[in-house]
Amino acid sequence: MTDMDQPLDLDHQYAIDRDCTTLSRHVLQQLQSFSAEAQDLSALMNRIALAAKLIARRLTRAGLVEDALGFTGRTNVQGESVKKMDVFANQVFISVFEQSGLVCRLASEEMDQPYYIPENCPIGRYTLLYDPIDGSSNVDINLNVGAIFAIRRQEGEDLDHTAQDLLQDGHRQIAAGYVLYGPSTMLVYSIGKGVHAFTLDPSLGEFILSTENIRIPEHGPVYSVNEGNFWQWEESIRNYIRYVHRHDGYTARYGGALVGDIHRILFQGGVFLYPGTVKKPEGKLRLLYESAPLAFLVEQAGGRASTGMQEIMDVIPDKLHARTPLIIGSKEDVALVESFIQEHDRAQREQEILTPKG
Ligand code: AHM
Ligand code: MG
Repeated sequence: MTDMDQPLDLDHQYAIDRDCTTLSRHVLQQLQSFSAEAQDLSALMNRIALAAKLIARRLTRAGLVEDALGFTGRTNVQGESVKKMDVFANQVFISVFEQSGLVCRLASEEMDQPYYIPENCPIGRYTLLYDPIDGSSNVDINLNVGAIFAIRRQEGEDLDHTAQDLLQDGHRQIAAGYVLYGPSTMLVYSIGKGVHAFTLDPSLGEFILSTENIRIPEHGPVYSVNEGNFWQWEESIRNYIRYVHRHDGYTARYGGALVGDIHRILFQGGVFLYPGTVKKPEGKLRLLYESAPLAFLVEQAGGRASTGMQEIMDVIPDKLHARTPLIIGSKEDVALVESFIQEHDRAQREQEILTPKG
């Protein structure tokens, strides 16, 4: 009997099986098919993973290389100052999809209009929507940031490049996820069959499955919100915050990068909120690149996402860069925030009926 005939011990076998569950293989396993669409989705996820690796590599060495940190001096379509890392990461996503035959259009938080890759369009029937760097204020101080993405099927030819078909609800997403650049780089995704987390093994250069079928707890202790906005909010949100201050069992966590905060809540439960303010009722977060992809993901894990009055997945944007208030996380905690908002809304409407006009 040679060494080759000896069965491996269980520990070795486990390590090999684990290291073989790469992202592209996992997508095919999930779909239980080698159909053209399954191959496309697997290839799409693989390209997103490549973008994540390229961005992670730059972030890891950002303090050492020239022109990685700081602002470009420009503002984006949202009127926000653009960071050099935003530009780099945005371009990386474009580059990995060029000549891929997969994606005809990319729409990003950082670009006024979608970016078209004409050579892909005859066969690339998908659109990638993404926020290349989520939480960019964290970049210069070496704290965690992320990326958020969603994939939609292109509907129609879009010959005039108006991308009207993207102005539809979140149910049109066929996949969504995020990348978390933290102590390790993680990619969490869903193609509508549960939520799965992968960790980048730098020695292999591969994302390896680390947690399958994540289920968000029905309730968790964390509430995650920028309380610096307290006096800009409606009274309903202030009342919710007063409630959690006065009751045992709540704790605040806010990292300045949505992806990091959501990641904690996905595993441990709780709620993240970025409500509107009196002056800006639509809030800060973008529906197509942030709120809808994360809503898809969190719902797949058994949680919920709401504007306070409507499910995020049902919201139809009126423009590409539309914003919505976002309340997302464990079912019970989202419902608690909603109850304050809806109660306030009802009281206001009653007041309007009782107050005679004129
Ligand atoms: P960004 O994609 O431009 O970085 O904006 C999104 C980020 C979220 O990650 C984070 O939760 C929020 O903006 C932080 O904003 P604020 O500083 O107002 O709390
Ligand atoms: Mg951003």
